[in-house]
Amino acid sequence: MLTRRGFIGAAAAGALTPWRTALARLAPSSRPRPSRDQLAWQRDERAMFFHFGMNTFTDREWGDGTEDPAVFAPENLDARQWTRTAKRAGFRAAILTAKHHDGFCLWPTRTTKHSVASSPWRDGRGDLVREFVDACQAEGLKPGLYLSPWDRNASVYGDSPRYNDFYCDQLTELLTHYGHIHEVWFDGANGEGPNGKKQTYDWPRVWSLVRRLQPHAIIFSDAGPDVRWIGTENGVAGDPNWSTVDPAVVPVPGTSGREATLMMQHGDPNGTVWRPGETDVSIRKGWFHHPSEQNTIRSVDNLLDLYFTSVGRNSKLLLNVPPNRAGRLDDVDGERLAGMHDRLSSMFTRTREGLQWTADITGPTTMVVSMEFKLTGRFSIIDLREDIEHQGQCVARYTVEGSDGRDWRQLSTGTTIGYRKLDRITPTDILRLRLRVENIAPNPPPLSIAIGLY
Ligand code: FUL
Repeated sequence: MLTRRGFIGAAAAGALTPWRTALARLAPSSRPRPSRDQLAWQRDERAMFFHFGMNTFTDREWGDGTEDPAVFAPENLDARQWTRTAKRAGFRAAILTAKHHDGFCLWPTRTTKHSVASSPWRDGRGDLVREFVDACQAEGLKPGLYLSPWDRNASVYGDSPRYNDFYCDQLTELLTHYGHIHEVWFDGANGEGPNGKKQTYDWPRVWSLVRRLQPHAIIFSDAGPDVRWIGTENGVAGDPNWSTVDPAVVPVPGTSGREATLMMQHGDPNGTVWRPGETDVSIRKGWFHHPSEQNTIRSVDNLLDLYFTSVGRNSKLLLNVPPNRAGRLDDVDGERLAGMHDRLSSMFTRTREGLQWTADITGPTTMVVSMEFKLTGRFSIIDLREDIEHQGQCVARYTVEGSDGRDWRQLSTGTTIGYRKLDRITPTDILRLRLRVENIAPNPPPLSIAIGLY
């Protein structure tokens, strides 16, 4: 069949693979799809994490809750400098550690004295959550908050019902005093309270509270319910990476075991709910700023790699850039981030018009779409995208072949595509392109895949 955009043909189905068997159980039309909020969240591609708090001043990664609020004294804190740096680097959202495991709150909460209100910063009248949210708004970034459930300072921690009330009160303050919060970030860290008992969190209550107070906030945790953890902290999303999961395998944050880890890293082609993965990773060795880790700041090349192994693998990048004791991002971090953005911008500049097609593929399980250009071009990135908004995620395996007018050769091959799959290839002259998509459910409706070359 010849279409406006290219030549589309169907080839015979290849050998059965486990993916195909799995996918065959769900027709594409009935496959889970992202909500509008999930789609917008994924399209933002890059969010910046700011780990800042008591640990910044005590030079630790995990405080024990006995820290004196008097040590929290940033002299030159400027949240606008954080968000300007993020914006300059092409980030569209940001998340602040409103409370980490040490229990110290960065806003003047009514729930505990262990907060900025007891510190010398701004003479005890400061509110860092407010300054952060305002700074995000000023730069057009979407603000998000991390409220650690593990609290090593709260006296009621371990007394499960009482701590759950306390935690929900804190969440209520955060979700009612600061306008729209775009993402609420939870981890599963869990310990024992002063009474020697392990705290049991009430996740259904927490999630329904967020839904009620901020219906459009994305809820992140190992277990979703909107976005899942990608299962590692090295900046590399799984391959394959399905945005669908089986919610029974990771029911709550902190679920451990091999099956849960695989589910977080790879998702599940048979998954019944849409739950894309977020890849959190730090620009430095630690999550918090430590003067001794100045030589661990990632290089521009390394930051670029992170983009390809997260966004380019159907995930979102949540890159942590910790402010220092003065309350500012270090210049070196800022320079590397700007360098990353400039390199990405130049990489994804169209060198010629019309280098992005949408191939509507119909036919049996294995399909081939071919395209021919008027002139050859030299390309080094293949950018594939499924129409997840309308069709969910369907492709389990693909191969891209190119021809310079004489021979065909394989340019890249991979497993899942989803929102976006980016393959870097050695710069190659391409006149014709062939995309072979395998293992879609039998008799699917037409499948749209956007193909970009850069
Ligand atoms: C984990 C925490 O234990 C780390 O300190 C850090 O905040 C990381 C992003 O999440 O659960």
